[in-house]
Amino acid sequence: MKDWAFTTTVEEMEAATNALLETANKVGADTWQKRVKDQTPHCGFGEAGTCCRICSMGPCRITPKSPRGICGCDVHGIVARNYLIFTAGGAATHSDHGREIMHTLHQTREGGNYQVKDPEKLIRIAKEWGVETEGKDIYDLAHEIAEIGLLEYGKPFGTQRFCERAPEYTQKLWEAADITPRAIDREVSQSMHMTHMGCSSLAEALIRQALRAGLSDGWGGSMMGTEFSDVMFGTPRPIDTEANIGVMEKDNVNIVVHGHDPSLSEMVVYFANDPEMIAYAKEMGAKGITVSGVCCTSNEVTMRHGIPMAGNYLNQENVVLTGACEAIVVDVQCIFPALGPLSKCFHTKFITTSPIARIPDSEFIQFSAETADVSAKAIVKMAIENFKNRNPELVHIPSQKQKARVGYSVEAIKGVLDTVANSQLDEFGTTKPLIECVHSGVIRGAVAMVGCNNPKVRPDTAHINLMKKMLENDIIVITTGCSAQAAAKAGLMDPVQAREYCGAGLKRVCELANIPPVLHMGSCVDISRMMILASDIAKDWGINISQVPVVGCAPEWMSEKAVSIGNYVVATGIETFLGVDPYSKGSDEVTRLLQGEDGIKEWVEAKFVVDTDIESLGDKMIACIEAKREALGI
Ligand code: MSK
Repeated sequence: MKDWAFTTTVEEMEAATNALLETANKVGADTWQKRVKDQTPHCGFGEAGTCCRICSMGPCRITPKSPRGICGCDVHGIVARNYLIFTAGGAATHSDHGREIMHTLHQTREGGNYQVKDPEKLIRIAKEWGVETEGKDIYDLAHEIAEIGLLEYGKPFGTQRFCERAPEYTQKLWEAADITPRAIDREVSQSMHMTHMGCSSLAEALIRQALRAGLSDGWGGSMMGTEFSDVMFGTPRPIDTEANIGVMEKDNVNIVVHGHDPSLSEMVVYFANDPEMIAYAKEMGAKGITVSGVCCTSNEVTMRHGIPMAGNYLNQENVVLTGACEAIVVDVQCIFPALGPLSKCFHTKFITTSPIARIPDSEFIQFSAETADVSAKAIVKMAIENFKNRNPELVHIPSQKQKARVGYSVEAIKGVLDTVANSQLDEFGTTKPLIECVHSGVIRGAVAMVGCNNPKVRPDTAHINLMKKMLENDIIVITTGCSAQAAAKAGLMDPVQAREYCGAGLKRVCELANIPPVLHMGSCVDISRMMILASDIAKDWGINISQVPVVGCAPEWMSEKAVSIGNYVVATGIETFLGVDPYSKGSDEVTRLLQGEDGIKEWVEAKFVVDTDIESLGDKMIACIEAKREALGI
């Protein structure tokens, strides 16, 4: 595989991490690298999904000698129940993020902490939902839409409103499979009811509900989280930024935002740019204030403000290990409890802000929409005042950083790709230029690359190597979450240089549209953007989503949210490739349902492909895209 001088390799990133681990040793800090060793080997029953502990008669573990639990449940029921519980956790989490966003939308007011920054998008959605918009004050409309959106969580009848965005063909598949999501909370509750002792043990029924719960996330809670974050904070447009640990600045007060909900980090960014705060930082001996991010809060603020990305999931300890982090401010999800004790080895303030993510050894400053300005200002001030407490002997910031162009919402992608055909930016273009590129073979297809890091995979290698492989084969990559940050850290979002990795066709498209070949579409909830894009392509092309030469891939996934995502991506008709097994291998029946030709594929025209050999996973993705092209006769 080609390697270009401008990129940062995984080996170089590991060398930077190793230097930080030396600091960890010096101060006696615990790190995930050590804890992985302590936890290895993992429990074989847990890995296969064959341990049941949903009642207190057990735990029951399935072996050839004891093929059933005490209640008589077989291995297929146990594995499928565990899979559904895994999915429900993820669907609940993403959707609750969306619910928080809807509550914040309800608090918007002219001149307030939160305002409507994209009124056109709000009006577009209101019309889509059949709400009268004529002559209405934009904030009255925002509050009305917030209430309607919140009812999507618990309405007694009907299905998710956003499902109507999917092609009619897809909606019919969902109806026929009985997986159209109803109220979001109902799908999560029903999942927990089905998996309760003495309810479902039929694998097929449990997997069907997993798809429906996943769809309530992707076409419900997550989609609301994305769409209404855009309404409040602005719909992302291409913007230049930087990525990797070197974005932290030695002479500045460093504030790192981490988690998922942009509501607080938007305010932190605002106050870090306040001239009064910058002057205060200078008074305290710093040259300025740098806000950078980790995980999806980082993706949210980079997409809208170009805030640099310090790293992804398995880098969260690294930012503290630099000895130059004055405050790590977290909201919800993907936050290591380890940050508590780790921050105590340094001067770093570990600030938790959500009642949903309470963590020992943190300072808790409760965030609420009404007092967000006061809280954010207090946090920025606290970080500034902490600058003087640094131990200069422990300060080491690896110099790695890369240029990245981010901000590719669906609206932005359509806009920039239209420039290829129409030579001028049309923000509300269609997907037709993209379809023409794929149809003619200039681009062979697309991969939606998403998900986390997982110590089971050498961190970032799968993301980066698979992306390079796709680009060489003229397959464009759209990406979100920690996968997007892996690409940005390596340099694959450099708007000019990354084109060197592409085959001739993709390179030409990137030059004409002035885009990097790996497009940053946002955070985990923003995978809903990918669903909208896939739907629009299918509609504009006049084919089904499952026929479009596009695949999904989560090569290093780790969280319950990722399982929920996998379910809704597959249920939308997109074949999904995983580099880590979802604890399902203990049942051949569940494996057949998820990965076979006669399981979920018969319901939704797509399935999972699991392969822990990343090279082979990539080959299978390319083969799948080429097979779809062949079936279309292109
Ligand atoms: S942050 S869910 S580690 S992508 Fe969204 Fe990253 Fe996975 Fe969390």
